[in-house]
Amino acid sequence: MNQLQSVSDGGAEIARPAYHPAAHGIGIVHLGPGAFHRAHQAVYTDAALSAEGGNWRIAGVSLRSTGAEDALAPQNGFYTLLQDGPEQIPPRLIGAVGECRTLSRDRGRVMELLTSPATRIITLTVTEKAYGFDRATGDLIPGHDAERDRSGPRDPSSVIGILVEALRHRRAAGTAPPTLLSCDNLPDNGTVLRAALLAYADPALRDWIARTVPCPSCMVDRITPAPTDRTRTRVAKLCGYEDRAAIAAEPFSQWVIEDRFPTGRPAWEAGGAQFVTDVAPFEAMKLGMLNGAHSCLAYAGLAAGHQLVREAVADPGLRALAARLMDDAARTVPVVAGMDLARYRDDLIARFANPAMDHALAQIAMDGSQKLPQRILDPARALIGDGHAAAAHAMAFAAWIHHLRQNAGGSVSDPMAEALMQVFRTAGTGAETVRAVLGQLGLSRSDALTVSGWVDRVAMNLDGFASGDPSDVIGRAAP
Ligand code: CS2
Repeated sequence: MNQLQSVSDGGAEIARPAYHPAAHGIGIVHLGPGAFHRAHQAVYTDAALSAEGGNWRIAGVSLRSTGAEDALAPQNGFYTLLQDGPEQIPPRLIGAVGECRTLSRDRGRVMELLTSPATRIITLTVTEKAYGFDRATGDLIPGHDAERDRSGPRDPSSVIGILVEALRHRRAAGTAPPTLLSCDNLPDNGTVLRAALLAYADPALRDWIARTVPCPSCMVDRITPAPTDRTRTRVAKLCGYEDRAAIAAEPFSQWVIEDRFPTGRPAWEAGGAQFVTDVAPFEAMKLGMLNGAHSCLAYAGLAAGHQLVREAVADPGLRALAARLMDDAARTVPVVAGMDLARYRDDLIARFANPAMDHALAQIAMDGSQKLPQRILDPARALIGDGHAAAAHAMAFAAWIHHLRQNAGGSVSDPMAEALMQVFRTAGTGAETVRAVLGQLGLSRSDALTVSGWVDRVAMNLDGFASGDPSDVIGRAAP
């Protein structure tokens, strides 16, 4: 492997691919080859290639950001994964990525990859906001890139736009459609992807997509902080080479996939993936417990002056709040044989506390408007429906609104930032503000959450954050 530039002769033991990467063709196109993909799906694919081979290497495609291509292309797709936890795990060189492209630089090659008969699966980690689909209206969001692509004559630049374009070409060429696998943190991610494609496509294509394109759902999990210079320095020191695409993640990893791959698939189970008929309980568990607690720790933790997840979870008040939120969320998770939610919660607290992970709260705090509906509001609604107070969820939601207000000066990274700031400029009392924010998130005036006393609870916490000691306020929702 001389693709990574050697800087010294030294270095630790490195786990290398047990297959000859160049002997395997591209079979998967992945949209969004960022850190999470490199710590997750690519690692499972690497294990599958080692176990069973096949033409299943991955072509990574970014839409606009050139960072992944600039880091991976000079290394022929190879990169190093560090797994940071209590046990020493050797660095692992991943060979599953065959090439990496950027749509804005190389539309021709990207469309070739998406339409090639050799491409049998297209996977996606494009973040929640990239789908541009509104479940409430069942249509694309007005003004979103996807909606503009649909109505405009130009070459599409949105995720949904290029996928539909590729499907149109495949249909015209008589090429079988690939399986499309969303790996984003959305409930029913396959259903959302499919609904967005159908909303975009013209009637003739819509019918063909509805009949022929499989969109299984899956639940993905691995805590992967954004890589920093320190990640690269550590790899240089440990491995003796310079790796611009190196990443560090926790050792834990989970992938639960609905087994619907008529076009074939790699033996991802070789990397530990679970294939099931119904992913929904796993999604509810992970989104409500892990991601819900993450967002709660992010906003309440930043309010209390912390920077990292491990610092926030070491704070007793915040840890109690996160545990309460997870216990409450667990009540809303459908029961599945073999699932132990109390143990899952304890494991999550330990994962959040991993001393080797510098996971910035600010990273999790981004795009709250896209995350909180499934992480906080859906579980809160289910709890209220069952007569519970959903107090920890009310605290998390208040902490988010507080975070937005605190950063109203412009440092909020959220596609709805502008609309939300407008709410703060015009809404009156605390409860009115909360209702107006819920309205922005698409909740109707008759939604069980909007009409319940939960709104007053959120408003009371919000007042507390604005005028009191955050730690005291946080203490109110803990048991
Ligand atoms: C996090 C997730 O940034 C976030 O919003 O909650 O990226 C989380 O780390 C992953 O879902 C873990 O699997």
